[in-house]
Amino acid sequence: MRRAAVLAVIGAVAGALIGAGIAACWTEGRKSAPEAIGPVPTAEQIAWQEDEVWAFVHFGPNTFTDSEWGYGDADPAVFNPTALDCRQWVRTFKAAGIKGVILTAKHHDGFCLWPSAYTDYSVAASPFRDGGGDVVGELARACKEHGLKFGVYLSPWDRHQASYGTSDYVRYYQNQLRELLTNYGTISEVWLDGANGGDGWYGGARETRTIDRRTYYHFPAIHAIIHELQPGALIFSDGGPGCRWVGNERGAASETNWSFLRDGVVYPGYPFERELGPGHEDGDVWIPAECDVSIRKGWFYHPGEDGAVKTPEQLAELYYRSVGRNGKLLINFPVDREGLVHPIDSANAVEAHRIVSGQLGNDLLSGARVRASETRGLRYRASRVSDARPATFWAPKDSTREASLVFTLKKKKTLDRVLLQENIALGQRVKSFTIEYSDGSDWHPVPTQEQMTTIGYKRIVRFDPVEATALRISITDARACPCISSVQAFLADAGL
Ligand code: FUL
Repeated sequence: MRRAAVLAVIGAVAGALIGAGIAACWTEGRKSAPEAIGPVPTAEQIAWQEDEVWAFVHFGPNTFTDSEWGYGDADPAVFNPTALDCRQWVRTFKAAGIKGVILTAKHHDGFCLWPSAYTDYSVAASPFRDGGGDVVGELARACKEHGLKFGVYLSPWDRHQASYGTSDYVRYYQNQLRELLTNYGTISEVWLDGANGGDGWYGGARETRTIDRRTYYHFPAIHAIIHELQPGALIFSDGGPGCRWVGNERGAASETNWSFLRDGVVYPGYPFERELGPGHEDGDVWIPAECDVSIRKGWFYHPGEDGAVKTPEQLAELYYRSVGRNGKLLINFPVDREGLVHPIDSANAVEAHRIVSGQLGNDLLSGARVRASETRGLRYRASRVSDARPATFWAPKDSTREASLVFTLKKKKTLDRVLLQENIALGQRVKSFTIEYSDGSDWHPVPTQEQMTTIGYKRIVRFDPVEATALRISITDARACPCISSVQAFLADAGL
């Protein structure tokens, strides 16, 4: 009995001490949490970036007339997909690791893929499902069934409508937006294209119309409608406000890529495209870069491009140039005349996903010992970068702008890429960094031409293979103390 009582007391004391220790660590962590440095992303912007890859679908009369920019006078009778199956699109996207899809509900030609109450220039006037079809509705349903997010592209420029250029057209546009945002469930992204080419059919006028890109569409009112009807939707345009165009249609972000813009500077059709790649380092609003690119040359389907689909290797390269540079990849699938993702496009996208997953599948730093030049407490210790939990991170003291992490490998390993992530909920901080490896006796920079400037959500640096016993990541400048949530290293070939 006495022995049991003594053990119980020891147990209670030990429990209290452990409890107090945990509480002390917790308090220490709480006290020393780094403050966010603005601008910071919304929860929706973080989720948008974590999705990494979305699909774009360009589909409409252009698909059947072999054109890219329909003039607005194509007969609705040309729109006649014979085997349309949005579930096939969605299954393909899922197999390719894609998390959402944006459909051209209306492209510049003005033809609507849903039976809009505001025009007869739509699927309702076509032979598709005897005029009873609704491509927007079919895709929205397929996405819901398969757990994919859904977004709409509604071209502000409309080469069909006679009213284009007047305030009647702006009301028409807003009404259509309301239809799309009310009748099709959750919309996660609205794509506001910046193209305004000028000439068009315009109800038979066949003329060139120019509008003031800054003021004509009343974008603040359009944004307000989107926020009202779909508060979780991100608004894409050249200048956001949800996410920005990356400034090219090659699917490539800049190596230096700040997720900020100066408020109110960039509008749809903004002429200084080169600013959009790096963003504005001194920006005051969080507007991350979206990298759009087509799997083929054109955005719409052209039978002549069946032999020129980007290869799996080219598509994998796009992942590194977009997601690997703090961007989001939006890859376009020109759905074909049957109404299906073409088998070549589908096979190449799925294979590209397999390649990237293999190359980034085996973190060679897992199990390595990691030491930081400095930390701000237990909660922010160096090993946080290896715990596979995005919410935890390593951070030094508030005043620190230069700090390093050294990973000591259990045995010599060949590496050719390093993946870094910041905890972006607290803002994007790192301005420059270096990656060095030790061959067992000396430190050397990894052999690469890549700039090591910003990190952001994700940065993947590729280099010629090196044999390393240790790896050193040094943050050499930052806007505030760095908060690094992940460091991983890989050998690409090992995963294939
Ligand atoms: C551009 C448009 O003019 C193209 O047709 C395509 O939709 C592309 C994604 O955006 O501005």
